[in-house]
Amino acid sequence: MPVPALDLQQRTFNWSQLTTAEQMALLQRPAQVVQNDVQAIVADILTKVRQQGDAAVLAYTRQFDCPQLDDLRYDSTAIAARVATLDDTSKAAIAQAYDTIRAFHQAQQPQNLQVTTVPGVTCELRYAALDAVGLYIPGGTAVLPSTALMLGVPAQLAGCNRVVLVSPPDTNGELAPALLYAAQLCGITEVYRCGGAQAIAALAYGTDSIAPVRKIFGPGNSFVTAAKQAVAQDPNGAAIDMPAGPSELLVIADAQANPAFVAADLLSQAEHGADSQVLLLATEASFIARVRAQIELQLEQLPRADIARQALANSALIEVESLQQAVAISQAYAPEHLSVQTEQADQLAEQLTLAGSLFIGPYTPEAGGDYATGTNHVLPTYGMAATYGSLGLLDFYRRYTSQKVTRSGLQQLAPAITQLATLEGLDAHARAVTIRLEESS
Ligand code: HSO
Ligand code: ZN
Repeated sequence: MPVPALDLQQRTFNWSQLTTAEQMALLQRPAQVVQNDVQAIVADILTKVRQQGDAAVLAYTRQFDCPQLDDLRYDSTAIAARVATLDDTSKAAIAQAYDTIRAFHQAQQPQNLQVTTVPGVTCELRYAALDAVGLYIPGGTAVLPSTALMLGVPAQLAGCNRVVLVSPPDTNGELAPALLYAAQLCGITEVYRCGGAQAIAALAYGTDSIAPVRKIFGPGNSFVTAAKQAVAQDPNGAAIDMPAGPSELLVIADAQANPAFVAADLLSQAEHGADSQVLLLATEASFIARVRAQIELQLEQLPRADIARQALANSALIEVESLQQAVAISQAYAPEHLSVQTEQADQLAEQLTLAGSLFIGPYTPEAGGDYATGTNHVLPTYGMAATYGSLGLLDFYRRYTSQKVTRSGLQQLAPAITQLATLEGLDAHARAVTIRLEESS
């Protein structure tokens, strides 16, 4: 498909000169219409996998990925042989990212707590690791060992009993050595060669060879997302991490910022997909002009320039009156990634609370967080950053409570409990207290 010429001038705006309707339109995400046919296809795949198990998963994998595949499982000898082909430089890079991600997530280890609410009444909050989790690593146009680390490290630190990785194989039935190495570092031994809705179905419902998991993590295309949503709504299905949408970056810059750095960051997210969205909020028109020139220049060097151009066509370079106006716009948009490229970036960042992850100062590229600063790159998109958090160690745990009451503790609480039960007209509740206290101790 020929990519239409990109005119960045046409994507440049002055916020205060726009009507409210135009301002709102600019902050709209590219429409995410889940086509009805996607949902119908996914529903059909889920049913087939539930009925036919491995045979259906294998048939779909042969149809979409590898015509010759005969075994979904990637056994440990095959993994080791494949990992052995990976060069040392790549291994060292993956190992360093593993270490930083591990350090940041290890510090998120939750603490059980116990509170005596009245004498004789103790309440506990406890955390238990999920016993079985599924990690979905997309195939497609980019190999994503980094995503395997972002999901695999917290699963390993939480101590989940079973960590299952699935990813669509290439036409030879193989997964990328870098992906397998990342899995190996995270201690993952259960690896299956399947992707798409069929892999989600296998993880949620189980097959003869793949036992079901309780929660499925990871990004994917519209089929994977639709399948995750469907199994999450099914009480017999599995929980999911968060709704994943196209990548987004918002940059706030003043005249002190480096236009080449800003352009590079915008392009780094634009190259993810034609539906990615990047926004620049800058206080100076001349700065925006320099960023535009840099984008044009850098685009020429990029192998994925066509994808980036399409994303830029959905994007905007916006002149703002003040940094305060930029803060207000950013808080309204709630970006997945937020880069602060201003003179007093730390102070400004304090006000920027609605974003998946912040990137502060000139030497903090967004790509740093994608790979190796240590933060998680699985982040809420589509404005969900206003309410959802970034993926972290806690997502691999469940939280539950426990309480223990002594006779004298119950005596303390009895008037409140029985009165509340009476207020609610629930006499059996009240009785459950009084019957105990009537009994001689
Ligand atoms: N920026 C992507 C993550 C990623 N980037 C993976 C490179 N590889 C979504 O946060
Ligand atoms: Zn990225």
